[in-house]
Amino acid sequence: MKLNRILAIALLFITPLQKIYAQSGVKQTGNVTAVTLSGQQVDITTDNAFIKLTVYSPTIVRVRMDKQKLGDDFSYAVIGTPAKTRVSVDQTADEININTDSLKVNIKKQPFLVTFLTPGGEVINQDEPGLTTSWVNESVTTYKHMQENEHFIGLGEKTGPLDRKGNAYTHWNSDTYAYTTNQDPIYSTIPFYIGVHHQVNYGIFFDNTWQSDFNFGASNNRFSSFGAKGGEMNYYFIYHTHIADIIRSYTSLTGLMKMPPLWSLGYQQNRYSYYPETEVMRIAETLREKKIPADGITLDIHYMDKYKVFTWDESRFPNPTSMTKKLGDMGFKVTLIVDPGVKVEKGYGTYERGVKDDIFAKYPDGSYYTGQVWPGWCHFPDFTNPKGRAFWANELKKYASEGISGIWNDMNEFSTWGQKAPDNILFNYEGKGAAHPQVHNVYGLEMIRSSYEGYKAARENKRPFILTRSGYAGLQRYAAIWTGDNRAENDHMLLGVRLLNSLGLSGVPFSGMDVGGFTGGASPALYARWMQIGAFNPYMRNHSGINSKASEPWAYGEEVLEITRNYINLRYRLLPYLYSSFYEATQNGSPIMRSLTIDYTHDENVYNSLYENQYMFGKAFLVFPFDGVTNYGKLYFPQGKWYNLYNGRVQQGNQKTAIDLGISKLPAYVKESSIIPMQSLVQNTTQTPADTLYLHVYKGSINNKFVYYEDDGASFNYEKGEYYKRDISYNPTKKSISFSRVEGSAKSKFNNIKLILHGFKEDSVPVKINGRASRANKDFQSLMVPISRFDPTGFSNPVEGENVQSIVFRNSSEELTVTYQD
Ligand code: MIG
Repeated sequence: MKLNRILAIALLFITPLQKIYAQSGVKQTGNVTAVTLSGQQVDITTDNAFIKLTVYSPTIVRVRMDKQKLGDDFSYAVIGTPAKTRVSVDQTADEININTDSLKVNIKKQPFLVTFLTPGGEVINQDEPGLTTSWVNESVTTYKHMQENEHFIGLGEKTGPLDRKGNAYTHWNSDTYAYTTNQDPIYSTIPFYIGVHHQVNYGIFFDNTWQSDFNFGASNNRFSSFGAKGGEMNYYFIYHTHIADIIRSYTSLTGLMKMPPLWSLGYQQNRYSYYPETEVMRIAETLREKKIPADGITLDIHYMDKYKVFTWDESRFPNPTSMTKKLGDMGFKVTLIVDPGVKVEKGYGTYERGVKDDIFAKYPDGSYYTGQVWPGWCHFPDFTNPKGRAFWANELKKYASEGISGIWNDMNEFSTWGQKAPDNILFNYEGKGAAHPQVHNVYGLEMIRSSYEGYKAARENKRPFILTRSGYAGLQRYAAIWTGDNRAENDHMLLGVRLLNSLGLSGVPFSGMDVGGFTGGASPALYARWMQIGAFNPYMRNHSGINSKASEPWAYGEEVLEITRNYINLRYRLLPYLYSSFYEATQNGSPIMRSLTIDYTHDENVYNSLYENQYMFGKAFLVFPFDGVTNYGKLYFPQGKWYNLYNGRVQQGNQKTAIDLGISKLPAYVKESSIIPMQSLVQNTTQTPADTLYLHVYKGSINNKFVYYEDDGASFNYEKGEYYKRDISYNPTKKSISFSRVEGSAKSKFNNIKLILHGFKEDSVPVKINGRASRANKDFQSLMVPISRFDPTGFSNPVEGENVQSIVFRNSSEELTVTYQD
């Protein structure tokens, strides 16, 4: 007995590591055995792997690896292709060097090890020596050396802190009712993150749809890593000096959002569920009576006949078309929920057509997979089959003909009762064939693709509004996303802010959360706070669960109603600003909710858990999302100068302060040099605002440019040049605010511009337009200098102590420069 043990221990010591390794199922890339250089591509063979590096642009390099010869190149996420790029590639016996104008890649041969460096030779990112990339049976992982004081941000809809260091995450789209604030995974998969250290930052997009794992130094002190249970190692490395450019490059690969319909930026009223029609009308009428601006009403699963998708419960909604017409006349658009599961039921049209077209996912024995959801036992459309997408598009025509404007895609993780759909469900995967583990994380993406393309085709030249719960990298091309079944709790509201900020860092600008909380019931203070924060979200929807208490703005008493109305009013006044910010998102992926890490990347304070929820709403507003219980708020102001939104008082940056928090206002500041176009209040976006654009400019020391954009807000005519766009620039050195010549063939809604100057010296006059004194200038309609009080929020409180000047002039399409003395 004793001898045996001694022998066993002795054996362990003398068993060479190589022998353990050989039997472990682990394979490392090993030494390079062959190299082929061809243009922007390098093919490498190692002891255990086939590797291909491709330069996509001066700042993007893709790395593919597999144990066997690399298979067909296919991705649901990536639509970008390699651009012709100036590259020099050379090799010696020991290494390969790839140089672009902006990035160097060094590959050591003995053994294979990749390092990315700046043109100046600083290490940006390096494989962890000794570990690099390895397989354990079919799962593959790349290990990256953990840099000193490295921060990790992004990774899409992931709970937990802003800085992901020390944590690990899994991607497996999951229906997570009432998830906790650090639960993982939740609904969607975006395997893209950004690393920050030593004044450099980079992005890594691991495009692999299998269940994947990211480790940012959890349970180890050596590395960060990313890997998946199957498929290739396949990642894109992106390097830029600014995070905004990393996001731009990432969206050059995975695509940009399209202009959203203007109405979808208005306030949306939701509940699980509003029915029957009289109840829907009561809600719509109450919003109008109480003067709460709103553009949308959303119908949840009870509109359907026994939860069968593409049907109506006719006793609850006898005439959907006349209802959407009535609501439309009141300025409301209707969004309907759809679930992917199609009930197995003879005689049910959608089911019968699905069987006829043979588009449901199958088991290997040829029978349809059957899983249970709301309607009962269901089959699931195979959205990875072009025929499946066509089927779905065809079904959607019905809703289009009934006047529905938005399609809300729920349960598309996909979710089934039991939450354990088997591995052996087969999917078409664009004719290539794939089983559930490979398809799961893109099922939702392909559903929203079907919804987007189908709804676009079904309605002539109208922008679809598609909302989704699940998705994969690239979802921004088709849909806005909301963060599912949160809880009406303080922590959840703040988590929601981080989720949206993280989505913004991950290429998804259009996002929202259930404002007010889905499960449970908010306190009046929490509700008020949440509505204030919601007004500064890209998509603003109030929603609450079945059996929870009513959660409309009037359900929490007069004071909360007034607070809520104030902030929704402010959002509507800000629509020109918000819409232009969305335009930018369509051009370069720039998020609407901007984590402070985007513009203040190397400021350690922004990663501090005390300040991690602070964000910019567009590029002008610094928002402090405090919860509904804290009375005393800690604020961090990054470098620069900031103006209190409510009273114009100046706050110097690089400072921490603390303030008393009243519930009536959410702390918000305006960044110096900001340019903020606003409009008069409307009750919904079908109303035309007054014909003066209010253009607020805040004095500062930095040059700023705002891209002002308008179009009809509804059609795709902007793609044919029917838009109105100009740059508005503020140059403090030249003491000028200038408007470039208008581009595009559309007319502005606004005939006049009222320029409102904040923080400028009292009597910043005389003001000149195109070099001519104001009064002598025929372009002036009127001149009003100074007005001493102008409150940008439109709240009843007067603006204290701010110097405000204002002038009004005609909005001509010509180039125009306003100069002032100060
Ligand atoms: O199993 O349609 O996240 O917003 O109200 C629950 C009912 C299904 C989950 C969604 C939620 C929606 C609810 N749905």
